[in-house]
Amino acid sequence: MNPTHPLDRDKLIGFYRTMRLIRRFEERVVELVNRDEIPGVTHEYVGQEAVATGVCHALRPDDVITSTHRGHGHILAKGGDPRRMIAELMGKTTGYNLGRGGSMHIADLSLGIYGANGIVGAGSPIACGAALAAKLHGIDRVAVAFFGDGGMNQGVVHEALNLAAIWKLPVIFVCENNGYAISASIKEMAALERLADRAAAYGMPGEWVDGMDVLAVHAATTRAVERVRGGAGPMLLECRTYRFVGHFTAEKARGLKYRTEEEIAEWRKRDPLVIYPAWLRQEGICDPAQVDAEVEALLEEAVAFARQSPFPAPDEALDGMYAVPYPGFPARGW
Ligand SMILES: Cc1ncc(C[n+]2csc(CCOP(=O)(O)OP(=O)(O)O)c2C)c(N)n1
Repeated sequence: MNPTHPLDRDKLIGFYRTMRLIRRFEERVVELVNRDEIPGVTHEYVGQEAVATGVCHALRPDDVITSTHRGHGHILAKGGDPRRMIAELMGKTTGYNLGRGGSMHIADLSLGIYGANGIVGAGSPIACGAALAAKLHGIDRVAVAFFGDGGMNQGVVHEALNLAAIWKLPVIFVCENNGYAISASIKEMAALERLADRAAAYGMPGEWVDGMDVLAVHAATTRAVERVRGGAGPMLLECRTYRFVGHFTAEKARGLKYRTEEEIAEWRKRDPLVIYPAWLRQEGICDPAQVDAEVEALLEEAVAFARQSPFPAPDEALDGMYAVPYPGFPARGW
């Protein structure tokens, strides 16, 4: 163990375990999509693992996150169960949403996961609501809203930033700037080099951090959490990152061309799943291969669990549409 590092060994190994779990989860999901065991498309969180990991490991279990269409990484980093996630993606009854929601709607309120979200930017006002509830109840809980660089240009995110600032809500807005919204480069969508600079316009601090460096993201989030939990109001954290793969699993088939192989290769050199385990080994903190084996076993079990789980029966199709039965509508409650 590096005696000069401020974080303890378990924490440092935990970062790797989470990042490796996210990467391998996404790779397994793509295999399952290609085998038609998962219907539809998924948006992989490959390349961005250091962001979800660094942020969520700086939170308390009762802190809240709101996620996006690219949400698997956030959910796993906040403690989501890979078995129930894969089951959900496969449409099985043991899934987080009883198999009705799929990839973009996974939620687990008991873990503070207030939902992935298929609507770009829609998590930000939900995070404001969670933060307002905490504030009104006198609970020192923090809410984190994840969104992308595309989300940063959504009106609803600006409204949420403004509301959080004027009401001094305990929200950390985490913009994961991976450079693209589908095929639109952020260079063509924003005149600013650093999106964090927008924070000043709302009267809150903004910070830019290298989103490929889990230690840097964790340190920046730890500082942000301290400030926000202390009642100083919200802040905006921009994590500069990159997705190594397409916008979603169907991108290859559509033949979209909007970035060069050279650009991808340049970012691949900064892959947190290569650099961080190499550092762990070099510092004598752990043998990453042991963590890799644990993660493989966990995912093996998750896939087997999901495969063995049943599909919902056709006559249950309307179940769970409402929290309570709706008079006159042939659906049972949740
Ligand atoms: C309100 C809304 N507009 C458009 C879309 C279609 N859409 C899905 S993902 C996406 C791009 C989002 O880009 P970004 O926020 O940067 O996230 P990233 O995909 O890079 O993680 C768009 C436009 C949507 N789902 N919701």
